Amino acid sequence: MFSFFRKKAPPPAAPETALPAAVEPAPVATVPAPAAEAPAATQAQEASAVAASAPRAGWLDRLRAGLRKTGSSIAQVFTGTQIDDALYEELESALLMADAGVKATEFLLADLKRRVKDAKATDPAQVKALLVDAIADLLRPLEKPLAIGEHTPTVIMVVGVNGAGKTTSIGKLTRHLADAEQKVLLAAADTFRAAAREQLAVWADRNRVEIVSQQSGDPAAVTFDAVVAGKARGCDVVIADTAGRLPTQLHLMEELKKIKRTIGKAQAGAPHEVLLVVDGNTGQNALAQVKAFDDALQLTGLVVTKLDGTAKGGVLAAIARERPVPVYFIGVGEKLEDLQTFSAREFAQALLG
Ligand SMILES: Nc1nc2c(ncn2[C@@H]2O[C@H](COP(=O)(O)OP(=O)(O)OP(=O)(O)O)[C@@H](O)[C@H]2O)c(=O)[nH]1
Ligand SMILES: [Mg+2]
Repeated sequence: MFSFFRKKAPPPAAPETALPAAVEPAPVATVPAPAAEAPAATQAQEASAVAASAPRAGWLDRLRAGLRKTGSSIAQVFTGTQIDDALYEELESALLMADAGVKATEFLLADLKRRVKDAKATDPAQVKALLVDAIADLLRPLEKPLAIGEHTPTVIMVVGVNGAGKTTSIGKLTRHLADAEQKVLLAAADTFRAAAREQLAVWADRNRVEIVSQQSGDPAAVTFDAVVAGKARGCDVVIADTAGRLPTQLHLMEELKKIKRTIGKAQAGAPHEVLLVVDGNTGQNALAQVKAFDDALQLTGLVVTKLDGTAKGGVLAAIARERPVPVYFIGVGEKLEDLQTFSAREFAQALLG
């Protein structure tokens, strides 16, 4: 489940240099849209964010179960009695096997050795706890809530390779937004397959939100129409679902750039979010996808799906080290509550079993 957290607006007379107000939880039902006449600075402060709340326990169990294989192979390293070169070598292999990649693995090992020295640790179990800290610190820059309410509508473009979980994640996110009284409009910009439009329409129906789609045609045109309609209808959020594609299909990447540019023509400054959905099972290839889509579209966030399967999880360390695009959500199943916000520490703990 998600709840909304709204940044408290400072009093109107607050000086320009005032520190940003603390984020405080607000009941879901009381999230207002920013007043149209509010000055820009106040509107920015009115931004609300989608953040996770209880119950997270069941979800964490699924994440842990999904990452169990990685967890047990890393945990294995700490079953000995000594902290020696052999331990670090085994750990290096385990991290590489977990898809952490060479750079993040080297970084984590050096960081861990420093922590072990500082803590004067003598027991491998202590080293394991220090590794959780090291991974959590490495992943922390990826923690960021998705802000809604700063723009009306907030336009979100969702991209990724085929079958990554884009449409499913949009469906889940839409439901949470709709539950939080946000007016959502979906744009069926996956115009390649009729089935894709139908799949999104099912989610729209289920969530009782509107959808803009066309029988066939140009995905940029569908998205343009959707953003214009979203503005006219006073929607809070417009989400564009795009067709899956490989970053090596250059003409299809050009098409995504065109969709992005077209959204900007429909609403200046939009899209506010360009989200890449990556399948957590794709290992190091996920990092390649992040780099390629980021180069083409300047991503603002990631959704990492299918962490309930056979995902190894370490690739998030590689992403944090090499292309730190924030992880807004992670998916641990096909049910609605299986889309959760990302917590670096929870993830680090799940990763180590
Ligand atoms: N186990 C699991 N399955 C998921 C998750 N997210 C999505 N799926 C499944 O992955 C499959 C593909 O999901 P879609 O949402 O259709 O993927 P897509 O990226 O929209 O696919 P295309 O539009 O064909 O590119 C579906 O069977 C989903 O139910 C997840 O977090 N865990
Ligand atoms: Mg899809």
